[in-house]
Amino acid sequence: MSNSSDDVYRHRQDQIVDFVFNQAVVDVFPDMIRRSVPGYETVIPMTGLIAARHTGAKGLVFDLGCSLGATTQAVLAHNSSADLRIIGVDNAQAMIEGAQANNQDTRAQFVLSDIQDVDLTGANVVVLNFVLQFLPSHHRKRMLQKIHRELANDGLLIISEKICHESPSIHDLYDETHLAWKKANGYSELEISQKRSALENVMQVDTEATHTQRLHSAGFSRSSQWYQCMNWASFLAWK
Ligand code: GEK
Repeated sequence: MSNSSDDVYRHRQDQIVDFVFNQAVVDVFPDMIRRSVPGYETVIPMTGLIAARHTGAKGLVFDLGCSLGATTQAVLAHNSSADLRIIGVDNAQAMIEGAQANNQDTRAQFVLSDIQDVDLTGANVVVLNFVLQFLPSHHRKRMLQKIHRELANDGLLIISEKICHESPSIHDLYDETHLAWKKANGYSELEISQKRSALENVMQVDTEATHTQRLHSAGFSRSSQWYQCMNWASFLAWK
């Protein structure tokens, strides 16, 4: 796995283009996500543990939007069964190549595909760690309906996202604290603002209420928000 420090937005760019998960991002990805997503270092191991426990000895887990396979590795670390299968899916070729290079465990397999096109039939757990936010808003409910339909009867969905708050003052507090945290992690004002502009069109965030309502309208019987750190949250939803 790459240990390089994230310098993608360090220098002033004449024109900020929409963010893409290209080789330059992949090369610094572990550092980028650790310094950008509050709670990442809690959410990934915990979602791995939750998925591993829910799946049991013989099960099928999908890690959708797997990037370099951090969640997949967390699931594998918490479940030693030889009969466990995990399929990581990402539509960025450089991510899938990196995930394959990082992972020697034969229980995991990595597939280059849009997450909307993957057959999830019989999955015991589907994990969407920080990826639904990259789908166009009008595709999100359809994606959750597909997951609900194709999950096994006892299936569990784990979904982690950046969120926004209905109250403008609380939203501003969380947002400003997130930016201060990024600065404390070594990002400059320029890096923060250039990355923010690059993400503006490609990552649109929903409120906690939108997430919960959409999970229920997609068919999930119960849901619980198990984690929040400022404007980052993670939910469980049962079929
Ligand atoms: C982690 N879960 O480290 N189909 C497939 N992949 C997609 C799609 C799509 N439609 N849209 C985006 N991606 C990871 C972190 S990163 C989050 C997830 C972040 C992929 C994209 O290529 C990228 O690898 C990942 O989703 C989002 O636990 O960088 O903020």
